[in-house]
Amino acid sequence: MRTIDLRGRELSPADMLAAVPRATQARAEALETAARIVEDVRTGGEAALRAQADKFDRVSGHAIRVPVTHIEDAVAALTPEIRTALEEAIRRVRQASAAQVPDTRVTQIGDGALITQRWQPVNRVGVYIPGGKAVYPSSVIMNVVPAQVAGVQQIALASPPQHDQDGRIHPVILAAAGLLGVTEVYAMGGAGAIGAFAHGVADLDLDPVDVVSGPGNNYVASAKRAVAGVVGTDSEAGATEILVVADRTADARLIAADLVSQAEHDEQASAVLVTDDEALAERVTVEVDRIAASTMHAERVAVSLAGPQSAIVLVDDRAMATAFSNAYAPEHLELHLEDAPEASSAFTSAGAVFVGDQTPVSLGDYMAGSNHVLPTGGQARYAPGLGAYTFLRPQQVISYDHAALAAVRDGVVALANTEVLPAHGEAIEARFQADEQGTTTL
Ligand code: HSO
Ligand code: ZN
Repeated sequence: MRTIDLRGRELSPADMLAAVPRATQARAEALETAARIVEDVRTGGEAALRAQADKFDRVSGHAIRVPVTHIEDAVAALTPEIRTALEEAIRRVRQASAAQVPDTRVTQIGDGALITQRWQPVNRVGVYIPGGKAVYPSSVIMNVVPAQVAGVQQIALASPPQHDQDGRIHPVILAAAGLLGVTEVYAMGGAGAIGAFAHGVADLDLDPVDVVSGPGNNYVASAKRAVAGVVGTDSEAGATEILVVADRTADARLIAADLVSQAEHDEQASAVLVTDDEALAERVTVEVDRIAASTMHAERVAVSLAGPQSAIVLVDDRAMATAFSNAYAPEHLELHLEDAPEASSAFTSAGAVFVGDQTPVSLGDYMAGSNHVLPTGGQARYAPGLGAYTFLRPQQVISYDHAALAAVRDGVVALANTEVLPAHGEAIEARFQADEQGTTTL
């Protein structure tokens, strides 16, 4: 990993970002291809999905709608160890996701004038789970549980048919769906699956969904853009990022292990350490080299850590470390600081904040109870991670009685007239004609 010394420099947030640029993805070609694949599914239905499975997954003649018995078989085939771990992860994510459902709130604006703020779940969700290089049953949990907690009635799941498994989807993905009670599962992958969820597939009795969520490659992300305006989507998850802010009390070995853990995902993953302690920076460099050399995915890790997106950044002090982190807005932020719990509130832009050296990102990836689908690429400046709220729509319910309407009658009519929309004012006045004519009904 390279070391960048920013000490003694006055830097704007943009300067800080330029020091450690993120890897970029080629979007234009993927957008065009994904849009065409989505359109093929919209017009061609099942036949188009089969042609795509043949071409991209080298699978034909498979059951696209997965029989429920296959789901049950997958659950039965789980080892007790994996089953227990999945169940515990589900329990924890369910518990923490419940806090993401806001209470209904009624505001009394005046006598007889009420505004109720309530949160409505969408009716139907399509969850996409990739099945290529990365197979993540944990992502099934991270998508399905918040939708269930939000109160979504129908949850369908799709994952690519596997060439080496007779066109079935990955068994542990299927088992995770089974443990969650998801019974509507489709063996379909990539941009075509997103198109199928967005537009529905009549031949398969697959109804269009309201929201599509779930991770995926560049084509899946592009397909989500292609269906914007037709369905809601969760935010685009890019390559994983970890930023560690550490002081002289930190343990270099633990920091190095955590940097390598996220670099293991992807050549494009970003691993960044920000510290004001030069001796720690040196120790982390040594530890990273040691761990990276012997890890299973050493090649991928080496590319990620050698890339311009990964670095050890030396800063003057805590204030500069905080400014750097907030400008960078990492997907995952780890605080290895003597006063980590108190310091955490200053770190305002991060997908999720992991406090103290006993709270590694990989805990959050599986078991903490928090969600691992988080904003990448600096989107944490404005976007949240996946949560129950991804599947909820805030809705205002307005209720005025006659006296409350009378209190604002003149104001509404005045505003309607300035906007030269007299029928708006007349709709208000219609409520008072009966009063003025001395009758009790309108
Ligand atoms: N760290 C990844 C999520 C993940 N890790 C899944 C392991 N499995 C993105 O937050
Ligand atoms: Zn991970």
